[in-house]
Amino acid sequence: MPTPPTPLPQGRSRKLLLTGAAGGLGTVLRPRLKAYADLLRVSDIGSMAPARAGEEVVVCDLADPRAVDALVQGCDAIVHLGGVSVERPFEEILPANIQGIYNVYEAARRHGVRRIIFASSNHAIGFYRQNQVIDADVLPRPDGYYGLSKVFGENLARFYFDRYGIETVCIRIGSSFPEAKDRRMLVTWLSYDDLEQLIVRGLFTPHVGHTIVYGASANRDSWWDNSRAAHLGFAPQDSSEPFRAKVEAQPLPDPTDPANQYQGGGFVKAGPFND
Ligand code: NAI
Ligand code: 15L
Repeated sequence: MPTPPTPLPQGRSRKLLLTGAAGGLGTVLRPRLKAYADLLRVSDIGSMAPARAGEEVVVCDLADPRAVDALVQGCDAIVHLGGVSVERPFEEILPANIQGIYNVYEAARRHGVRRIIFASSNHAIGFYRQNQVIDADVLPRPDGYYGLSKVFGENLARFYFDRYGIETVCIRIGSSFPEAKDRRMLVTWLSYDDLEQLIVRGLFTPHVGHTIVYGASANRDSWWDNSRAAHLGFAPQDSSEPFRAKVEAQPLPDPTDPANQYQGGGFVKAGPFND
């Protein structure tokens, strides 16, 4: 496992739950998060690699409250990545992302989980313009049903903190992939190492309450001001600069295309689906 280059808060979770473990980020994070847990329970609705030492593998539909209750039982922290991860019709978003996160927090409340890391998204604020710099206190401006579900998740997490004291770090992830593939991603790119750092800081920094943090690497240009999450000590180590030359060799973007005007990129013009 690569060692994160910055000092990280000390800590181990006795039993850590990772949802969305079969997905792109779940597959990357599964071996990395094992280093921070005595036992890592990994879960998804889809098929996953078999359990390795110190792991439990549980197939579970997040929309099923009884299954989620059993999934969460015995865990002391949760990294919640599971759900629909792109813009889709509301009927698909509702069970996986909205009912799903409600089930996770209700189970967390019942079983005494004290800390959750929620994979929110830049699409919670996707209708801010690309020439604006925003912090975590701005009003959400979701760019679709997917973004709306992330706003719901962030607000649900705030309610469960105010009412029950369950602490959450909501990471508004930019674009976490191996490479920045277009001009927008030169700004929004988050390396896997920097994502790991954010999650580990989210898990082990004392007293995070309800924190919203933007997940981007130390890219040359930024739309996001993380001063409201300074207590996490997030210090991204990577940058999208190595991808700049290849990206800028692509044709110039059309400045009248909404995908090039708003932070959410192409998501702002996805759908409608039901006409
Ligand atoms: P992904 O689509 O590869 O993985 C999501 C996983 O959730 C899949 O394995 C899927 O089977 C699972 N899932 C979907 N519905 C489910 C259900 N009803 N019950 C149980 N599991 C279900 O997405 P990726 O890229 O790994 O993203 C992980 C999380 O991070 C997602 O919540 C996504 O919204 C969020 N995120 C990711 C970004 C990125 O750049 N990769 C950017 C912003 C947010
Ligand atoms: C997201 O929220 C998606 O999960 C991911 O697939 C990317 O589209 C990313 O945002 C992005 O905005 O680049």
